[in-house]
Amino acid sequence: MDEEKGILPTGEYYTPHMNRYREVYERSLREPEKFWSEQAQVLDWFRTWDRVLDDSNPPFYRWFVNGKLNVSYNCLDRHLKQHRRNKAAYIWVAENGEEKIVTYDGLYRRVNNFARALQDLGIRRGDRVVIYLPMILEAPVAMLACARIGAVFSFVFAGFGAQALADRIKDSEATMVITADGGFRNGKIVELKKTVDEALEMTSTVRTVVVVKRTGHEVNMEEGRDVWWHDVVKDGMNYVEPEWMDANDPLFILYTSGTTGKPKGALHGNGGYSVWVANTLRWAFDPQEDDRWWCAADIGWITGHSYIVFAPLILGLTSIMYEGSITYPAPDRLWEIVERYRVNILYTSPTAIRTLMRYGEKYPKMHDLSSLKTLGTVGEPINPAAWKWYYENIGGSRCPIIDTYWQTETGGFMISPQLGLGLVPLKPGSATFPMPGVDPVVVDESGRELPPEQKGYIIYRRPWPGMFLTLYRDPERFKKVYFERFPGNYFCGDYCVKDKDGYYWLLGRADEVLNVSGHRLGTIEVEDALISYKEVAEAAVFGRPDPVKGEVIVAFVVIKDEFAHDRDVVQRIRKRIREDLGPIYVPEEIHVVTKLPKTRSGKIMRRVVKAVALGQLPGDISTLEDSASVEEIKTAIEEFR
Ligand code: 6R9
Repeated sequence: MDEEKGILPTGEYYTPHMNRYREVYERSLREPEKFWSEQAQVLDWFRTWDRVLDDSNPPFYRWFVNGKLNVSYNCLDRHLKQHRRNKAAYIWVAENGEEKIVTYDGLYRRVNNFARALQDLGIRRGDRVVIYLPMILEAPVAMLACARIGAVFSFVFAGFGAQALADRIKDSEATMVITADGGFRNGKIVELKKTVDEALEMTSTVRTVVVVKRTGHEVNMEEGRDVWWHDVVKDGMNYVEPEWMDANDPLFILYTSGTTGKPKGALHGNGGYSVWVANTLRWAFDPQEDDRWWCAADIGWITGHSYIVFAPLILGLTSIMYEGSITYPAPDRLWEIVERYRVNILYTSPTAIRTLMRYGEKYPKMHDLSSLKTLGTVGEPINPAAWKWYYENIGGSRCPIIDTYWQTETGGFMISPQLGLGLVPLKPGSATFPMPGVDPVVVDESGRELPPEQKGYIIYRRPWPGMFLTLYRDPERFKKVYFERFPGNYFCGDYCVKDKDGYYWLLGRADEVLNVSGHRLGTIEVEDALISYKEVAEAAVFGRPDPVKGEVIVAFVVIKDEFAHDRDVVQRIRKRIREDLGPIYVPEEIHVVTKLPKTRSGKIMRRVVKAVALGQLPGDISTLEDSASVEEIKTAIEEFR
């Protein structure tokens, strides 16, 4: 490895120089209309657009204006005519090793049959459908069936609890929930139907619940509301005409954490989004027709939406889809699957790599990983040590690592090495360079561009096709959160440094959003849940850096006097959070204190709590009301350690 120049994997497969990338990138900015007209050919359109970009009403940019298409048609129908009818779309593997292979034709049939069922149950174009499913084939089937009839789906990660699910159902005013009796994780059943029942007690819009039989354990089925998937889906082949969707009609809502209040519903459209995800996958990973692509994320997050479902299917690829934990039954789970299915491209998170790294090289060494030719990461910055371990032990020092930086809102990759456009020398920990059409700049507080090597905020100077359309039913918040801080630019909330060679280094969130195991969570959601409990008077939540998970959640709570002597209170709080928000939200540490640092106007100073708890300087505390609270935090932490 040449540390100075970065790492250049060798072998004829790669074009190890930057010229081609530079040329394409520069052209994308020089003649965007022409460039994106060409890239949009990755899809089949029912009607061509009148204009590539309408930017007359910023920040509501509209791509491929008046273009008509159907995403499920692009993922399925057209492949049947292109010699992919018998090709595997998914090789699905369950935690217990059970396997199912579904071809493009098989997926087409399943999607049509389920689209017919949706119609029979009264779902129409524009209706919202919440999908709360584990990693089973019915998940992509449900998403594509909604896309086929023009229903807007909102997938809720199956690890979320009842309150989180209810909030999303309420905000989207969904009339249907698609779920399963349960899912499997670490050999145990995850109760999904039960959680849906609890969530529906808090909401009023849902008329129908479709339930997939996955675990087969006993669940409550409510007469007149709940139906089994296998009862409503008719056998045979029930063709459903794909709706002609406008490029800017909504495809899905995906809720994501912000800094204030309830999660934000990022709304993605049919046209620009699809053009973006398909092209970014091609550019970054250069998948070949016979490759086996494995995006080891969960479909419930944007990574799964874009790179397990839409992009690979639009490109007609074969994906591995895995239901279960990466360490169950043993820490060689991923490597065993790579060997068994001779996976060519593996895309996972730094947290997964760090977790598996802890078990040592012994586990990857048990397997033949020679089928791999490219590796990828997503979700959080990757530290050089994890990068090297992945590169050497998994990639055999032969596979480039494609570190893809992006967000729910961006739809697809924004900054990433691009194998398809000529791989640049890699630097462990840097996502390298922007995708075509992406125009980033690193700025200071006042929006001035910073010189190289200085840390600032990364913002984007122009729209790109995969950009979300708006926040669902909240265009004001959309403008305020993303476009007010640096007027005319998209502000994504991350810190960044651009080095002297022009490489971008993403340095994590510049706001109070948490990144736990590559999952984006809001401190505010945890605080809101805590103070909704009768025992809790006040709460401050923040992230503590963690060598494996990136960050873990730490909470400081003030317990009401009447519960002060209740010894089980913290245990109860933990349990409630697990049920309401989901296991990933459960704080690693909950500290009980008698007061929290506040400003004189009564605002809890989370920043101060965090700094003191992490043993850092608390910064400006001149507005602090009572300094004894700071001492109490110090003591609580010392006792804990
Ligand atoms: C795709 C996804 C987005 C936030 C983002 C940033 C962090 C994602 C990263 C990365 C450094 C990478 N992030 N990928 N940071 N390097 N390669 O994760 O979407 O859940 O919306 O999270 O994740 O902080 O702002 P999302």
